Amino acid sequence: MRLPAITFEEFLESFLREKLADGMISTINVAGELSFFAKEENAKRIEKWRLLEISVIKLFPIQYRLQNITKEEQTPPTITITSSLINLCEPLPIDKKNETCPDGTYVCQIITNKLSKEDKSPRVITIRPIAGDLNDEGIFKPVIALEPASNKDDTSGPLLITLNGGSYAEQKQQANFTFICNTEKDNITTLEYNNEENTLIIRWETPAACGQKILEDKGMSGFTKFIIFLIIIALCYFGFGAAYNYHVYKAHGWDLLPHLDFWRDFPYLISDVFKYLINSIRTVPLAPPDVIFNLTAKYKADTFAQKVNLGVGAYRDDAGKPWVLPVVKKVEQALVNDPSRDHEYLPILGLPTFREASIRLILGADSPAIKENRVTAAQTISGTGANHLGALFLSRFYSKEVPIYLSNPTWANHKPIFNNVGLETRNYAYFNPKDNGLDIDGSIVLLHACAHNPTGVDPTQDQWKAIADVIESKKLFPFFDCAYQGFASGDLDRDAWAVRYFVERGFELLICQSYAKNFGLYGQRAGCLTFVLKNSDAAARVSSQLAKLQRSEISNPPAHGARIVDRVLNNPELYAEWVENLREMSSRIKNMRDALRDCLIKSNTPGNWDHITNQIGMFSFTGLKAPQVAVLKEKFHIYLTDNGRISMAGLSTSNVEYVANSINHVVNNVA
Ligand code: PLA
Repeated sequence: MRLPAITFEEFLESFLREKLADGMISTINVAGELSFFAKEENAKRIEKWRLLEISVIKLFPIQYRLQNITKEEQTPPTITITSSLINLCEPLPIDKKNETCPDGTYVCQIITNKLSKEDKSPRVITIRPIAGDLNDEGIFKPVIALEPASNKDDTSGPLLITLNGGSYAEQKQQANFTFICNTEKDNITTLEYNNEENTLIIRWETPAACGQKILEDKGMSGFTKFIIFLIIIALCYFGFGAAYNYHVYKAHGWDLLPHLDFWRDFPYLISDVFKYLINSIRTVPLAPPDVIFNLTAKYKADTFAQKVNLGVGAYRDDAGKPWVLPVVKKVEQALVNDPSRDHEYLPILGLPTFREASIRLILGADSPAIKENRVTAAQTISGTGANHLGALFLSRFYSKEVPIYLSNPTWANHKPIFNNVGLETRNYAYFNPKDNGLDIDGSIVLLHACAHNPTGVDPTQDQWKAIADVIESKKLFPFFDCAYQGFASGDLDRDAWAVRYFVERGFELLICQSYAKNFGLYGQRAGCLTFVLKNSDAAARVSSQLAKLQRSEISNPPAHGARIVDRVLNNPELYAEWVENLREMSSRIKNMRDALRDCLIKSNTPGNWDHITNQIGMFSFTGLKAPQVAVLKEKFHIYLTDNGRISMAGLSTSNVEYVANSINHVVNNVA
């Protein structure tokens, strides 16, 4: 008989139930924090128990990880390779082509040998299904224990987990895990198979096992608490009363003691305190204006005839005018004339067909993740809303403690978005991920899917592969921001390559999509937040939580822009027309890159300007310094961000020469 496989969460749960019976209680929260509490008998008061915290172990980071540790030994005349595969959360993948452990194994050892280093076809000699739901009784029965803490205040004793498995050579197999607190690193330090006891011994040092002391009840009696309360009240009375008498009556010495007048004035005193508090709330400090939107405001207020706005990344046609995509115009017309259209609320997670089409657009229609039903999405307030909802979700269900790493430089709004939900932001060196030498294990990392803002420099496919390796080895959570699909290369699929590559490698990740740029729907706020997860069950759970968050944040998303995108993405003819419109925009931008570079070279502007044409997407990171930018703004009425980023869409055949000459001027004259 085979019982169904039980997951890591399930075995934790069964453990918790067992311990409850033993007089221990534990809790596990959504972040995978397992807390142990023991009831301690108080000899004097028989019925009175108090909770004593033993340990809090953050198991979340050690779940869902497939560990594969391979050891090669010279055993003349052959070489023996021992491969130990461990996944605490779910059965190991079955490789049908090769000999592997049976289905339902969680910890498996495969021993092979080969004749020489060059031997490409090693022979399997032993397969040990060490732990899993496959022993004779069919029970994958974990036993969890906490090693008694050596001293009372130390709450970080190792966590011992024993897992039973199948049989090898008619002997029951077993894995003994010891999780030991190590705040510095996360790795398996010992991995030995004990032949006598048929046990695989694993010592795993991890920050996840570092106990945290939360509850320390000193056992103060109710009477003592009451006396302390009275003393505090008395101190407050005499303290406030004396302060009041001093301020109001300029009293000194014994006159400072509160007297009857104090009580007469007490209601006024309270009302004064309230007034003071309300006033201090009202005095909100003045915030600085937004760097990008303020440029547009200044540009609009400028009356100079040749003014140029290279600030916000919004497409303009060659006449410098905002461009409504012809396909968008057509669909809008159809929507207006559609008698069935109403202005009812959309569902909380948005228009279902829009979400499905968005998923297909970014992952590719034949993505295995879609087929396996492990993708879920929420319609959002454009790309910013997707970033926000993704950040909010991770701060609740991933961890509030881990930082998110942003490329240096990045879009000016990324940091505030993540800080707003309480996530700490840190930087990673964008151009040189290899020597950034940061200790970022377990963090979230934000990646620009294509057309990096502000640099316009994207990793090559080989560089993406190296980035994926780092992300895998450091166990980071990839957070893709995709605001420019179709703008980087002019090809929607090519611009989605990085995301699709990560999905293919099996990462769990999220993607923020914006239709502001590629549909020109800036003010319509059409966007989508997509999660790719490890299975359909996780997708359903994430979806339910997204709906809950969305409901309290915006209730439901706006309909008009999403309807336009929905119609275009779901209609082959309109889609083809959109691709054409997109191509028109991206090729005009490309032409402007060539034109700007040519003009700069023609006017002998010092420096190399190849990066203008090498960079892709909406922006160019010119390399101009803040003082040069200031002169461009003040003297030449050309608006761009202080970091030297220019929106290529702000250039046109009629202003490119003016912009190039102005750049030439500042490069030659401003340090
Ligand atoms: N992500 C990145 C990388 C972006 O550059 C932008 C827009 C967004 C998300 C959000 O766009 P959305 O909310 O409008 O969909 N960046 C602009 C505008 C174009 C801005 O700052 O809001 C920019 O000029 O950088």
